[in-house]
Amino acid sequence: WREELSPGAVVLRGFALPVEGDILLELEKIFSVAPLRHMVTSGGFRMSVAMSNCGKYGWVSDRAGYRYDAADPDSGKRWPPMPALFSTLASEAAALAGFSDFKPDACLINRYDPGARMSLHQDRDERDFSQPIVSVSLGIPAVFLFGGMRREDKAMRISLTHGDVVVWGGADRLRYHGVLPLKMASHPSLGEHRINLTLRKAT
Ligand code: MD3
Ligand code: FE
Repeated sequence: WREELSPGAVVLRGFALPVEGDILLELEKIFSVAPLRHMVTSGGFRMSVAMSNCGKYGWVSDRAGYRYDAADPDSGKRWPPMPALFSTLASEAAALAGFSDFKPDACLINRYDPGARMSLHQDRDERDFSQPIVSVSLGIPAVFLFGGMRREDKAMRISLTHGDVVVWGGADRLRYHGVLPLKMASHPSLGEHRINLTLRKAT
């Protein structure tokens, strides 16, 4: 169940399954305070993925650009706190991939409906690239694109399904990556949705 795509990119198949019900309960509480919303890019395009955050910082995008912000721009209030379950799961996964003492302070929550996608990008808004990013996939499957250090580099295609946890760090931390448009599908607990949590150390 442990697949090494590269020394810094480790897939832990089904690692979140034992706590999926608890994660979904926490997400419902988070969405009641900080609802999922489609952010816009600085160019004015509406993102097909709906997003929210929990933790000390949240990733936000608007006409002014993207950044980490301690406040939800829609409510003006702080993001809901990061559930202990999320930080524990992330630091256990990171440790299994060789990153000890990972303490995330930000969790971006992405919700995909069929057809939603994420184009190739790098995650470089965090301060310390020596800290990994841990991702948790729930719901309907997605094809994840794991590219190289340049946008033009050929990308590997990896299927990520319900309960899969991936740790991205070290030399792979700045690789281009994305998600192909989701195919129509239904999951017993999430319906026609995919939810991806990315746990990060923003500052
Ligand atoms: C590889 N999300 O939110 S998670 C993102 O499935 C993002 O929602 C995707 O890319 C999703 O920024 C992919 C997997 C992931 C996250 C960060 C990475 C892969 C990564 C950073 C470096 C390399
Ligand atoms: Fe990303």
